[in-house]
Amino acid sequence: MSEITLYGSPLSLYTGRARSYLIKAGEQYTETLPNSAYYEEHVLPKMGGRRSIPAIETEEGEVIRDGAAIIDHYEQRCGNEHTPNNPKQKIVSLLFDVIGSEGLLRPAMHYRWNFPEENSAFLQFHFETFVSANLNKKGLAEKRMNQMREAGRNFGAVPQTYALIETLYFELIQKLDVHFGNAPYLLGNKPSIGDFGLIAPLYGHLGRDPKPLSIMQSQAIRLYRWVERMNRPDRDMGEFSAQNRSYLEADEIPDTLIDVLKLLAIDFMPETKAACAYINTWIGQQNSLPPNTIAERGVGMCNFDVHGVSITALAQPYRFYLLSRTQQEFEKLDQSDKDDVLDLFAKCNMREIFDLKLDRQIGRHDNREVWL
Ligand SMILES: N[C@@H](CCC(=O)N[C@@H](CS)C(=O)NCC(=O)O)C(=O)O
Repeated sequence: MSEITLYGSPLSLYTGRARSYLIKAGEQYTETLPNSAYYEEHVLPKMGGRRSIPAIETEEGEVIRDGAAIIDHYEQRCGNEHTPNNPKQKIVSLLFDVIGSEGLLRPAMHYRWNFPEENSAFLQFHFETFVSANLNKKGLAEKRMNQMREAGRNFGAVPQTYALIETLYFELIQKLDVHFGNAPYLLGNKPSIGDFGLIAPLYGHLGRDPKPLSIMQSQAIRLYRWVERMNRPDRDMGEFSAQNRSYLEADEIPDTLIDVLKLLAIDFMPETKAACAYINTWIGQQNSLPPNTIAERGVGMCNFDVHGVSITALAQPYRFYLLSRTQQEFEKLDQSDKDDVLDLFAKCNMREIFDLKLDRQIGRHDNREVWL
């Protein structure tokens, strides 16, 4: 085998993260839907019992399931090329990976599932493509779409929260638009791990489904350009005068990005606090959670308030698996760098993010996230 095979879909949030990474890292890959006999016989059995996308079969025939693990695999090989060396940029990059992967599911699911007039035909087409030709495409696609509609409600996108989700999303895309007017990527002229996390919701759902695509193209032109840029192998940054390929100098975190983080904190912090408390209580109640027990996607529903609106959402251990990677990098810094990072995060109303830890660590075993 000479090339990577990426099992995914244009529609998939998490495939968007792995694909963008492979493109920007210059890896040769072929993308295909997970609907072939080869996939069922040779790939799925090596995915630890979870049929999720993205998954890859590497050049050497190894199967890797999970976007973070796919990126880790190639990052390690290229000497962590997409991880900034400077402390603030490194931590900000990792935090954007968490927020992009786990913290924007409400707007992503809302703008996909709650605008049937604009999105229905598009979604129906794509969900049918997952189903093998010999099966009932329409019926099975409908079943899967209903499960995803339900997942959107479980992430907290319900009629009582629609107005809040939309207000926060419009503010977010405006702030990102300002940022991407000044810099082609989050941290300057080169994509980082944080850009790959953030592209997950902003491509597969919010930068591609008809309703949110029209919003982004009309309301946030520069953000839309970043979405395009993240999916192209060349630099694609002709509108910027500097064409070097490096992060901002002197560990700078521009004010435009601090404004984005402050806005994200409004929703991300209360949800992370509530989910952390909920999962820790859940861990305390488990009579038996032997090492390598699979950490399921959700362990129950937690409640929190955002701008006075009550939200109920799935408490997801995976958020803390990613967050622990940020916290571990923070712990490795010397005290003066830690102080600089803490000052920055205090400005973003995210100072407590380094204290929100689960009582039990999550790792990976047999291609699954497990309780260690
Ligand atoms: N943590 C995984 C999540 C993957 C995921 O949830 N993918 C969705 C599609 S975007 C899926 O395959 N869902 C079905 C499932 O999880 O079984 C990753 O980052 O790759």
